[in-house]
Amino acid sequence: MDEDRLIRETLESAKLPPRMKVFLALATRERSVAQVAALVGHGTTATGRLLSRMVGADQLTDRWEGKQHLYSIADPDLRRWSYRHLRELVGSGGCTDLGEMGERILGHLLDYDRNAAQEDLHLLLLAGHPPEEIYEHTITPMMERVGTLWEAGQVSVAQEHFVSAQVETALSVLFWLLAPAPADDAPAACVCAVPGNVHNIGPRILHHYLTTDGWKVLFLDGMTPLEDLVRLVGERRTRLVGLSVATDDQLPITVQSVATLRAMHRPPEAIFVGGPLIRSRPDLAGQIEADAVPGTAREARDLARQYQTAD
Ligand code: B12
Repeated sequence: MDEDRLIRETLESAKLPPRMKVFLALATRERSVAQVAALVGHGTTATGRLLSRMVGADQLTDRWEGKQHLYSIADPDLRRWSYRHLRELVGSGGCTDLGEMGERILGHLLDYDRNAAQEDLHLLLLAGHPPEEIYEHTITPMMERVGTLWEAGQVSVAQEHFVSAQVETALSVLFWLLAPAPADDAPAACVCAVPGNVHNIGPRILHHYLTTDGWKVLFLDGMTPLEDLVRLVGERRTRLVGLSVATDDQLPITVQSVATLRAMHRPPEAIFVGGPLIRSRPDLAGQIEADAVPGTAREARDLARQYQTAD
């Protein structure tokens, strides 16, 4: 089953007005008239007219790429809504094995084929798998596999960087499409790779989990100097700080970061430390004076609940 077939079959069996079908057909990507027509099951001429009217009504935007006239949903909120609605309609119809799909996605990425990878990822999401399952059973094993292949000299540095960059992009799009907006009075958390750590995939996953669990999360990358992180934590009255550490040589800066946060005038309620180093060398955790050193983002999310409300 491919993405287009799944969408076409879903729209075929859904009793929806044509305009609504167009929104759902454009939920995952921009498309040409012919592509939309094929998905919604109407003729190209009628679909073309409808698309032009929707552009006129500011519901869609259009652009030319060579000879192709491409359409997309104008309003980001409407695009999010369409994506969520499409997922609900597909239900479990497109059920797919998460691990196998990870291998397939990795294969595409190692061939530098972003489109094919993107299609497969949408397929998983449209099949109704929650992001959590995809992160744990598709993305994490896939990244571990890249690491193993790289260590064995079977993938190049360029391939590893390409895979990582695409996965990071996918995670930020998934966050944008699926994470709820935090409540105004949501408790603040900050998730950050320790200074010098470029491994951002795990922290992005934690960012998504905590946001879905009701936190207002400030996500920073590992290029943030420690003093700026500390200033932000103070200004935003951050209750929880999650620091991610990947390599042995990042251990001293991790210890220093925790100590500096603890020495603040109003320190955060809790400091968690996690990441690849903690997963592979849990014995090092004792050197870091964190409140918790969870091995997974899911564990961190569950432990964080006790700090969500003021005593
Ligand atoms: C992808 C990758 C990279 C990418 C990162 C790109 C990016 N945008 O993120 C690139 C290619 C840039 C890279 C660079 C390097 N890497 Co690298 N990398 C990896 C790899 C293959 C996968 C990491 C990953 O994304 N995993 C998937 C995520 C989901 O898992 P995770 O990060 O562990 O996160 C989970 C949990 O740990 C937890 N978590 C994560 N963060 C946090 C934070 C908190 C607070 C909590 C509670 C939980 C939590 O939640 C996640 C989900 O449950 C690992 C191999 C591996 N097995 O981990 C090596 C690995 C981490 N890298 C390693 C090394 C050595 C390096 C380099 C030094 C290589 C080099 N010689 O240049 C550089 C270091 C750069 C730097 N300054 O940090 C080593 C570290 C070994 C060590 N103990 O020192 C590893 C383990 C590979 C290996 N076996 O040697 N790397």
